[in-house]
Amino acid sequence: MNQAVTVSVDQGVALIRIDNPPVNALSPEVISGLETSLDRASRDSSVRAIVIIGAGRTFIAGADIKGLEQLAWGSDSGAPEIHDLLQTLEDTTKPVVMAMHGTALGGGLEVAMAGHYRVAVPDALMGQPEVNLGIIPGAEGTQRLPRLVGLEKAIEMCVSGKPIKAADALSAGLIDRIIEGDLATGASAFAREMAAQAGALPKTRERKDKLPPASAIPGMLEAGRDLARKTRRNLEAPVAVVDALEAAATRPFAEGCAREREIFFQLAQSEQAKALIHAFFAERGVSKVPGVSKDTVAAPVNRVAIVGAGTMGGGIAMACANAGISVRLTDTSQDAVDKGIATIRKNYDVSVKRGRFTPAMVEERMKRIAPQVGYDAFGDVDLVIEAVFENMALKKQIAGSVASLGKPEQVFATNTSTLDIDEIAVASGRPPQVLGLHFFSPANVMRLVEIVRGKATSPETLATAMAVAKKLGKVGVVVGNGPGFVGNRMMFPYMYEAQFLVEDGATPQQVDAALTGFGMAMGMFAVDDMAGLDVAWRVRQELNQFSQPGARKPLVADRLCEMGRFGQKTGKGWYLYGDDRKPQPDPEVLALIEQTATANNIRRRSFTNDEIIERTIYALINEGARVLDEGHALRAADIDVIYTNGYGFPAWRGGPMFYADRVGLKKIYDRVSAFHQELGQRWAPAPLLAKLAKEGTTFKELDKRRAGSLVGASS
Ligand code: 3H9
Repeated sequence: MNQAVTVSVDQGVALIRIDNPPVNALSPEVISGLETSLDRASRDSSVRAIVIIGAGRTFIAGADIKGLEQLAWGSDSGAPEIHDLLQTLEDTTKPVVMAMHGTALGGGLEVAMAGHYRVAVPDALMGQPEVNLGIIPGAEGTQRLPRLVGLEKAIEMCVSGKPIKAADALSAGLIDRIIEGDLATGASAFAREMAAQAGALPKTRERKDKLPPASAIPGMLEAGRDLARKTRRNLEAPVAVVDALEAAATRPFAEGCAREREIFFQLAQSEQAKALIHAFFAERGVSKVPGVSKDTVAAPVNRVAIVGAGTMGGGIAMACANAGISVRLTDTSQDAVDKGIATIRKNYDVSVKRGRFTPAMVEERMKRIAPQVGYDAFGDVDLVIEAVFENMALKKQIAGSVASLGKPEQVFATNTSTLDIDEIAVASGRPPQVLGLHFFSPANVMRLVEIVRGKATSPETLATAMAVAKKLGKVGVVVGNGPGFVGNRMMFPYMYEAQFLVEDGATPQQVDAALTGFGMAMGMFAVDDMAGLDVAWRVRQELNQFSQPGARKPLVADRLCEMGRFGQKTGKGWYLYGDDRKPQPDPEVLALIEQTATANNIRRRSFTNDEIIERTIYALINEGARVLDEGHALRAADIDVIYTNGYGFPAWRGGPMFYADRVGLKKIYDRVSAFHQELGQRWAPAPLLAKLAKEGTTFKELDKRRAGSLVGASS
């Protein structure tokens, strides 16, 4: 017993309560507190049964990931050791009931499975998400889970890392009862019931009844490894976890545990574990923003108006409706609004076909979206999101028109991807309530939102936007106001370098294959075709991107646009598209590239995949260093969150800035400098990159050093 774990006894039941905010992670204090409490309850003759429960919002959310981070970087003291606790739990001679609410994840579920019985409230979630951190369960989870739910279900849970709900857990055999009403009361009553039963207490480690017959095992394992390779591309842990599960099905418990430990420790210090743990904390770190503290009041957002019923507006409307927010969707004509609603309906129908929503869920969501022409009833809404096409004059006019309609605290957000927020804020006449909410397409699917802070944006407006992003289930990253903000600004040099490579002798498919081989979700040319070549074309003109004397201008992209090849939507862009929307190389494009190169005296040569990665990814990193230096991103880790959540950068590489750290900033700087010599001014090394390389440090260290200046930020 200690501060993190307390015991109270009532009517023969010892209630052991874990209280280690925020999520009852298994810290050394929790582990030792559980051991002492169990010992006390075992020795207390008035105790007939034991219930273990979590205080606050959750049961145990897992091992302390801070400890795992230390382990990943080489410190043995970070390795959580709970084998003795699990054995004590299972060998306790009084029934031990695990009472779960919130989440029982990772080490939390592993503790739960060592109890004799498990009960949960209806909305509790249970799972083994370790693979998402690049590791496998390391506290006998791979050995107990298949003994409770069977090998197939255990494979599905451990490979996907997705938690299951209480109803599913009950039918799978993971829990014994769902408790409606007060959990402590219900679990205690259940514990008394179990204490009154005769017979031996069930020990998970001794069970064999759910394990499959030997003949069925190879097929299940093969299907599991297949699932891991197909659905968790490039990840090591989901394949490795099947090896540990194989041991559960084929070896005695103790040997299986030893195999699990062996794999756990192999992965715990892998590059992927380092990167994925970095990604975990980076995502949680974005909520720490200077000027916004725990005391900053975010206005509740229950009603939103969206101006513009096109692709972006419709996607945002769906994201809001999915989160239970009512939406007024407006456009300039009935026809435009009708088209928007029809598209939303079509997209929801696809979700029904894929089994994501039931028809009833879709109707509920459609009812939340009220179509209209004009700004009627805009006074009622908490937030207006303008989502018309990228035209400054139009955006300013809308900001001005709606400004006077709402209550004083109503927030006006523009969904621009490149334009100046401050100019729009001034046009509104109420700059403190204005900011940018840069959603990514499709807005109902993509997790990233850049929250663009203008010069005059108030802390309350910012806090409101951050809360809205969370409510929509998105990661909102606060960024500064500058052309392209963070994500798109970095993407331009990356995209244009890919295009120069093609003009210099590579093919779009070779560049894309190198990028997907590196782990990017899609190649740059496939992305450009999906987004529409006209988008960047317009930005090139609007931002006058190649105005510096001597700047190399991409040539082929403009030609493709002049030919009306705007990408997927016109059936051709860099690639050709059939009904299946799969990109096919187009000889016409390859010929155009060659002709353009010849006409412009570009000497073509072949490129290795490594050169392609250096030219593209290092361009991204170099620009990232500038963005950071100029303060448009608060932390290097924020850039990583933006790129892993919005641009398909592999999370298992941590994000571009973390990847740069791992390659070594000196090496990156040297290559960038060499490209500068060879390819000209666009490759001038970012001063921050040069500085850090010279100091022999990393972006991660820089973030740590700067963390002090974010004091006062919320968590
Ligand atoms: C494991 O268990 C290995 C085992 O096999 C044992 C091996 C021997 N540790 O996400 P939130 C912090 S691996 C430390 O914003 P939510 C988080 O950093 C682990 N800290 O809240 C944040 O801190 P701050 C398996 C943790 O309500 C705060 O809690 N478990 C941990 O949106 C709030 O977090 C997992 O992978 C942790 N385990 O979501 C579960 N968890 O406020 C990971 C959270 O300072 N956690 N924090 O920024 C989650 O998925 C979500 O946090 C959870 C809550 C769903 C629990």
